[in-house]
Amino acid sequence: MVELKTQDIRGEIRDDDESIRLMDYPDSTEEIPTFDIAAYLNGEPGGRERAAAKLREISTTVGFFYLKGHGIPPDLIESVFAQSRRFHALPIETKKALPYFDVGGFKSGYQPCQEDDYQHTNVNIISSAKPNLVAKFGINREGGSGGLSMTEADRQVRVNIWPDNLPGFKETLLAYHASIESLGRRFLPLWATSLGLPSDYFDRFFATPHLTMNLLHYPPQKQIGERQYGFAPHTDNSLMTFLVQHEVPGLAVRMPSGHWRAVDVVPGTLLVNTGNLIVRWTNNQYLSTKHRVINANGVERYSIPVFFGPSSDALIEVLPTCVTPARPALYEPITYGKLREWYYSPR
Ligand SMILES: O=C(O)CCC(=O)C(=O)O
Ligand SMILES: [Fe+2]
Repeated sequence: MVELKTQDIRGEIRDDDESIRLMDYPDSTEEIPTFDIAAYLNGEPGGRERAAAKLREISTTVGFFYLKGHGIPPDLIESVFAQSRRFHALPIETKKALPYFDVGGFKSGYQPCQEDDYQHTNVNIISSAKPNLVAKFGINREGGSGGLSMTEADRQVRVNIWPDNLPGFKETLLAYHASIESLGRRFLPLWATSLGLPSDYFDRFFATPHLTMNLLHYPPQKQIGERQYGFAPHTDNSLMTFLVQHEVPGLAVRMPSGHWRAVDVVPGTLLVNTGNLIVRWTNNQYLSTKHRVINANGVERYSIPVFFGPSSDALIEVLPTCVTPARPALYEPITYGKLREWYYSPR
């Protein structure tokens, strides 16, 4: 009899000195693959099948890839970074006047540097990390991410707050957010095909998807060690995450060997990783890869992740193609909202 897990997919937490050293000093030369999605997006014959096979291969090995041919204009990406720099250059009092708030489990607004409390929740994969050396401004999907069960009143709740006196800020962020929503939706048939499911299988779960976008700003970190990170080692609580980096590296990823690899900034690509949700949906066949940030470059680092997941009312059950009599379901059905509540609850 298999004991069904209700929540955790993170596996064993290893934070002995040797594991921490591997995270802090990445020495792997294993390759982070590049995935060119243009043929699929252009509707070329066989494009979906080929792209799905590549996605499957990546998701069962590394769980991180550089996405090429994604169709998001480079100018738009440059503009969001310009807006991020503008925002983070505002006086700290102006930024602190903006709240950091929760609507239905999704967080928006401004969170100053070293004021996160993830170290005391189930999110982190090491214990006792120091508060993260990163400031963030986050937005969520206007109209909410609750799904079809939302009431009209839920839909009217304000999910985003915008700083005054930054003309073009809101429009630029929403334009990029919308372009990632379209791209994320185009991935759904790939996930389905890669798992032997009808190509529209996932659509019902994404009526009003989770799309949290964060403008991250990392000050330089003088010393490495003492469990101090820009972003402490973790996995993402999404289906997948689309990240843009800008000139300055700092991210490192746990590779199949167990060693960590410093991630290069490759202009023109998005960096994509799989999140905890796909592990659960696939009954542990696909990975959610551990990663962390240390900005030891001596200059400020800016990056922009967008976390893409289903609506919070989506019931997440192990997929029918991922169970067999020999490999029964490891996880109980649970809504995406409840699952996220668990990740962000105290450990
Ligand atoms: O800043 C980065 O490169 C990664 C950030 C990250 O891992 C996250 O926000 O979950
Ligand atoms: Fe992350």
